Amino acid sequence: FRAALDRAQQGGAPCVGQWLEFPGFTLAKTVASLGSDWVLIDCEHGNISDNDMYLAIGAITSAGSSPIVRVAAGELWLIKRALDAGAHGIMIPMCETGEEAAAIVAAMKYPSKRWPQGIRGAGAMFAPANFNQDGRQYLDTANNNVLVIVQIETRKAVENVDDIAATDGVDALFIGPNDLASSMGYFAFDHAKVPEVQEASARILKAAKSAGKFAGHFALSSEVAAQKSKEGFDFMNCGADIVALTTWMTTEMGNLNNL
Ligand code: 3PY
Repeated sequence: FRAALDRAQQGGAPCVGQWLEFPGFTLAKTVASLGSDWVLIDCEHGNISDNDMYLAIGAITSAGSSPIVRVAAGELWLIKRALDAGAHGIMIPMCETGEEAAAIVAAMKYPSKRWPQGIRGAGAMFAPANFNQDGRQYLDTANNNVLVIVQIETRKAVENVDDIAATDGVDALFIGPNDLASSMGYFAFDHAKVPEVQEASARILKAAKSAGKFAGHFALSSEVAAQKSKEGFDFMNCGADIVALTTWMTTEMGNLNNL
């Protein structure tokens, strides 16, 4: 995932992902086999238990893609579970201040010379195998390569975005446009039409770039993903399982109803 992000940042092909709201090894493996750089397992809003997350991480890795887990909140124990399951990156929703970002980074890192503030507990039983590494190699990978992705999706977060972007250890800022619009008092799904949201989005992108961090954006179609890539974002999803399923079924039922 990190290599794909570097490629995108250097002007190569965008780093494209998919998004899972449903549980299931077979589903995760099928989606991950479609060729995306990463697949997000949504433990914030999806129907995905702790055990489902473990299975999905294994399925995605075995298909040659990178599993990213969105935890339900920036809580130490949730971050620890997803890391110990072998995630290649963690996305944390609703990060609003530099202090919160620093606490997230501390939760993500094992204590070390480079990361004295780290508070992650040793003893990841399954994560090393998910990187084809032994426990010692994994300690290094975990601290240097597992991505810390914080979501910027509230008005308060936008006000503090420079502090968040500057936080040592934060690798990427990811915009959740629906929550961003909602926190500004607009209907979430209208985000693309609201100038205030678009201005905030440009500000977040600029903050990420100025701090030398990656910038990502939520998207539910290749059209939106391509637009975000053109604007300068490094990574974006281009769909989600629930949306693909419901859109396709609704269209097919509509076709018959219109006969
Ligand atoms: C948002 O659009 O608010 C997201 O977080 C994507 O699910």
